[in-house]
Amino acid sequence: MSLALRERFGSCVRGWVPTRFISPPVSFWPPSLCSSCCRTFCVGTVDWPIGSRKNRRSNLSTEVSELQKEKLIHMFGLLDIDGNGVIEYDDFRMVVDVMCDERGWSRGHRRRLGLVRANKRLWNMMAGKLDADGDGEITLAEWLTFHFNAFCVDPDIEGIDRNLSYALNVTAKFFCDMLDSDGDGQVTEKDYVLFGEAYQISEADSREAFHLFDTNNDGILQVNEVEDLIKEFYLSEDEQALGNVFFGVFDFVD
Ligand SMILES: [Ca+2]
Ligand SMILES: [Ca+2]
Ligand SMILES: [Ca+2]
Ligand SMILES: [Ca+2]
Repeated sequence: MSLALRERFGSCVRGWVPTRFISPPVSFWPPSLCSSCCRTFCVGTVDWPIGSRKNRRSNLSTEVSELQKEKLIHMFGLLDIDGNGVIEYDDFRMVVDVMCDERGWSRGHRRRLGLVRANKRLWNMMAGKLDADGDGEITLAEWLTFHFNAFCVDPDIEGIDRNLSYALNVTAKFFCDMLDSDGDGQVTEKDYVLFGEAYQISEADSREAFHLFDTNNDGILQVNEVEDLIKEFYLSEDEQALGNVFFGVFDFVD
């Protein structure tokens, strides 16, 4: 990438860059990836985990599906709430603040303090597992490398990668703590819409998704149903899986 192009597209503002500007070329790069993600690759520090790899303990070749790649990139953009191209502690803190303020919870409110603790737990997990160079920020490369390595463990032989399993449990617990406003183990449509707003997901999309998730139509999701949807988002290779749209609708590559 030329310096002029880097100056133009590498400043990590929210915006879109054509695939041809990305260097080095990445075979599956979605055409809609934002320039903040582009920067990660333009600085030339990426050990890019492309395509299939041999399973670490068997000769089976496992591959990360296009759908999983798209979901991981979508999730990275969603979690990087301030759009500076990296996930950091403050990204989660800002969402916690927005949701607590919306609910009218003061700084000392019991539920708010609980969410702050859950946020710290989540960040400690992420710093330990995903922030490979320990600089306090998770780049897209670190994010993808962690997940790609985890997905290359064959679950039929070894079960879900232990690091991923731990990360998923902590992440799902954090999101459930944020969603279940009164801690009664149930998530309402209002909870889910507020959660969506904090992550810039439209109210219409959130309501539509909630009605899909609420299969028995009682206006409530149990926390264990929510955890299953979150795990399905991360793990499922089925394009029809409901969990795929738990964090908003995005374009799949056919
Ligand atoms: Ca960020
Ligand atoms: Ca890092
Ligand atoms: Ca509740
Ligand atoms: Ca229900």
